[in-house]
Amino acid sequence: MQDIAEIERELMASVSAAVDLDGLEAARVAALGKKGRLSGMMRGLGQMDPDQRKQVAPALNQLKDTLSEAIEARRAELRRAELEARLAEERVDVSLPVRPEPEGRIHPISQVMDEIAEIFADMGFAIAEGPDIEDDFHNFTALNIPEEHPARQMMDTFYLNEKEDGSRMVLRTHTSPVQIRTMESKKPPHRIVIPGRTFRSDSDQTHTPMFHQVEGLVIDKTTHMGHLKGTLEAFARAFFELDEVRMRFRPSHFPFTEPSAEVDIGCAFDKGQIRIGEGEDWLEILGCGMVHPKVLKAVGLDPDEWQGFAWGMGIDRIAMLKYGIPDLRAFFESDLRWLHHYGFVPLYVPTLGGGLSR
Ligand code: 2NL
Repeated sequence: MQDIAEIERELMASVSAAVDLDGLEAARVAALGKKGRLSGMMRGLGQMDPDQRKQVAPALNQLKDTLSEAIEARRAELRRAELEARLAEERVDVSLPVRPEPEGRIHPISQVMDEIAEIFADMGFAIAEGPDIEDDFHNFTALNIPEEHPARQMMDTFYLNEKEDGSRMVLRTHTSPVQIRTMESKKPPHRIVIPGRTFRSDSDQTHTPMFHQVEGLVIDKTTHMGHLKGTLEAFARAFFELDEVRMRFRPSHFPFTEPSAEVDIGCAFDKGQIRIGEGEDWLEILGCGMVHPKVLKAVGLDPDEWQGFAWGMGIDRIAMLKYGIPDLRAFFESDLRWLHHYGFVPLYVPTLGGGLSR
């Protein structure tokens, strides 16, 4: 039998000679594997006489331990070397140009809706949503819009086909039915804003049959017109990103509010351009008022206990105003070049802290 010390030298040499992990594994299998050199010698112990075996067995076990340790040590060394090589190879070149901007864009209307939601959420409002298809009660009756009111005539409202009971569903003409549903299903106080799609059978330079609205509602015990003014003024400053915005409340009429007002903001009309926050001109941006007692009664609230204000505003127009978009109809043409020009990069989300628009 070959000298154990010599075998040890040979096997140890094959371990140190391995230049990568695969080579080391091959050396390990050749020495310690089932059909390896050492295993063969271990099997040979069976044929030895007891005295010889007593001598050789501990030496083989010792060799096995020595080899295993050497293999482990070499493996750690090779791993470290491999990692270092990878780190060197994958080093980031910080002087390379940054990743290109994403191609997609957020539509200006989505952007403005997000901005509005952010502003009112910051004031403590919840965002509410509801169905586009409504019944007559939630779209009209509960809002104190009687049967003979012109807003109900075919010319304004899109009706669905008659049902068996003769009733007809409508495409909501405003987002107010969401407020009605909220007041029906939840206990006051309420503080909600409702952005969404609305529909009226109207189409020209300044009207599209589908358009976007945001309405708001506050119901509490002592809510008054002063709160309404303060809320809308704070909104206008935040939305137009100005320290001061001139505002004017003009008496008006809506069936669902009493008293009612229309709100203008100060602006300058200058060579076909509108500039907010300067000049002596006025631009109407929304309608509002104190919720009509009949509306409160229609949702089961006692007008002697609860009161509050509501407002409604067209989103499409204030989006055009804020971002200088000249043509309303381009909004809904899905022209990618238009969207790339007027749209917003998805990663820049509007926040009051980080800025609404960038
Ligand atoms: C406008 C005017 C307005 C409301 C909407 C409202 C909703 C409920 C009760 C009372 Cl549930 N009012 N909404 C109030 C005043 C005006 O919209 O010119 N919108 C574009």
